Amino acid sequence: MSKTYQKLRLILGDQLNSQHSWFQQKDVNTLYVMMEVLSETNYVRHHIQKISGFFLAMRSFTAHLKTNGHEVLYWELDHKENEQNFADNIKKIVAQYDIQQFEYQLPDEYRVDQHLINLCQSLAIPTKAYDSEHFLVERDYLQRLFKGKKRYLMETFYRKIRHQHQIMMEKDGETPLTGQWNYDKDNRNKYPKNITIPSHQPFIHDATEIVNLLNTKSVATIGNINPQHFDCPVTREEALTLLNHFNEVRLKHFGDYQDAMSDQHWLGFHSRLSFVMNVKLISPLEVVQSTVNYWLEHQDEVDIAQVEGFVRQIIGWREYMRGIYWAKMPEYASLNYFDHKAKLPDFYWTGKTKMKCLSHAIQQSLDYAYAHHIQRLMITGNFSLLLGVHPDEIDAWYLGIYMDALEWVEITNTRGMSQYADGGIVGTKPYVSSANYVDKMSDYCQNCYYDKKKRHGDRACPFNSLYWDFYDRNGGKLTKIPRINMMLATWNKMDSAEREAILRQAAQYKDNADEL
Ligand code: FAD
Ligand code: DLZ
Repeated sequence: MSKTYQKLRLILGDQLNSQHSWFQQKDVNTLYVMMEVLSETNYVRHHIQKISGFFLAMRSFTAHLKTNGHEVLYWELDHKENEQNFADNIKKIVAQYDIQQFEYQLPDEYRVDQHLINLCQSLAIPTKAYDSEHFLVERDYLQRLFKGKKRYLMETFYRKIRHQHQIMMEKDGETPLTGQWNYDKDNRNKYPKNITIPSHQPFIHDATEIVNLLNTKSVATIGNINPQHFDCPVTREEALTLLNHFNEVRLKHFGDYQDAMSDQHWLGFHSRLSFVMNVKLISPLEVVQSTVNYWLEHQDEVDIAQVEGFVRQIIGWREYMRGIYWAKMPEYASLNYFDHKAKLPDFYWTGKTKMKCLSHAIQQSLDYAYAHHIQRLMITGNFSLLLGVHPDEIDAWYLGIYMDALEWVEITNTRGMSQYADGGIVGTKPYVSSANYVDKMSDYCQNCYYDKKKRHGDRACPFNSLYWDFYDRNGGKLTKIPRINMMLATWNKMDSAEREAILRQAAQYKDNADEL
C-alpha cells in the first residue's frame, strides 16, 4: 500500500503559479500531481519547442514545489501507469493513495474544463475548483460588464480595468495619466534604416531527454529544435529576468515599432513574455506594474506611448480575449462568417514559398515557435483570409505552431481578430491588405520574387489580386461593415477589364496556392 493522502490537487501544465494561495502553506496530507499526457501532446500537432517548453517548465515547477516542502507526484509521458489523459490518471491516483478530496484550478481551455467537470461527476469523493489567481478579472467578468450590449468594446473594457486597478492613473483616481487613455496612433512606425535591434535574452536548456521521449512515444510535432541548446525561459526566475531585460532594453521602442516587420530579425522590440505569462510563471499584474514602475523611474529614456502600448496589450487585449472566449464558447469554435472552405497551403508547414513575407514569418515560426503580432495578423493571417482558408485549418496551425498557443487566446485572435470568422465580435473589420501595407510596414517586398506593384501578369504579388478577390466574393457580407465600405466602393468603381484581369489572376493563384 502506498502512503495515503487526504487531498489530491491537480496542477495543469499552464498553471505554474508559485504565488497561488495553494502553495503558501505546506500540508503533508495534500498530494499535488502533474502529468505529461498524450491527450495534451496530441490534440493538435504542436511545435516540438512548445511541448519541450511545457515539459521543462512543468518539471522545473515540480522541483521548485518539492524544494519548498510540498508533496508532489509527477508522471512523465512514459510512466508505466500513465493512462495518457487527466481523468483516468486521477481516478487511478485517487484509488492508489486513498484520496478523500479532489481539487483543481479552473482551466483556461473549454475542452479541459469540460473534461474535469465530467471527471468530478464520476468521482465518489468531494471535489472543488479554485480560481487560478492569475488574471485580473474572473472568467465571466466581461460577459457581465457588457450584459445586454450588442458590441463588446475592448477600449471600454481596458479603461475599466485600468481604473479598477489604478494603473497609470492620476492622483484623483479617475483621470488617466496625462489625460490621454490611448497612444495607439503613435505606434505605427516602420523601422528606420540603420536601427539597431537589441539581441534577445537567451535561456539555454538541454531538452534532449524530452525530445527522445517524444520520439519514443511517437508524438508527431512540427518545427525545428536544437535539443542541447533549447532557448526558452522555463522558471519564474527566468521569467523575471526576461521581464527586466524587456524593461531595460526593449521597452524604449516597444510602441514605436510594435507593427514593424523585417526579414533581418525575428523579435524586434517585442517582449517574448507571452509563454511565461500563459503558463503563469509570472502574472499580468506584476508585469505591468514592473513596466510602469520602470517607466516612472526612467521617464527621460522611455516615453509614455511605449509603456501605454504595452500595458494595453496585457491588461486590455489579453484579458479581453479571455473574457470573449468564456462568453462565447463553445459556439465560437465553429463560426465561419465568410463560409470559407479552402485548404491551408502546404508552405505553411515548410516555409517554402516565393513570397518573402510569408517565407520569413513562417520560417521564423518553425525555428523559434514565435512570431510577433503583426506577422501573425498581417502576414500569415491576412494571406489565409484572402485565400479563403477554412478557419478550422487556420486554428489548428496557430494552435500548434506557437509556444504561447492555448485555445483561449489563440482562437479569439485567429478566428476572431484575424479571420473575422466571428462576424465582428472581436474586431471591427476584417484585417486584409494588399502588398501596399506589407511594403509600408516592412522590408519584405525588397528583392522579393513577386512584384509588389502588379495586380496581375507575370510575378504579380498574390496579395494584390487576392485582396480584390476578397472584396468581390464577399461583397454582400462586407456592406454591413462600415469600416470597409470605402474599399468596396473602390472595387465596384474599377474599370471592368481591370477587374476581370484581377479576378482571373486571383483564380489562377487560388488554384495553385501550394506553388506560390
Ligand atoms: P508583445 O508584443 O511583447 O506584447 C506583450 C504581451 O501582450 C504579450 O506577451 C501578450 O501576452 C499580450 N498580447 C499582445 N497582443 C495580444 C493579443 N492580441 N491577444 C492577447 N494578448 C496579447 N497570443 C498568445 O499568447 N497566444 C496565442 O496563441 C496567440 N495567437 C495569436 C494568433 C493570431 C492570428 C494573432 C493575430 C495574435 C495571436 N496572439 C496570441 C497575440 C499576440 O500575437 C502574441 O501574444 C504576441 O505576439 C506574443 O509575443 P510577445 O510576448 O513578444 O508580445
Ligand atoms: C500544452 C500542453 C502540453 C503540450 N502538454 C501538457 C501535458 O502533458 N500535461 C499538462 O498538464 N498540460 C500540458 N499542456 C498544457 C495544457 O494543454 C493546458 O493546461 C490545458 O489546455 C488547460 O488550458
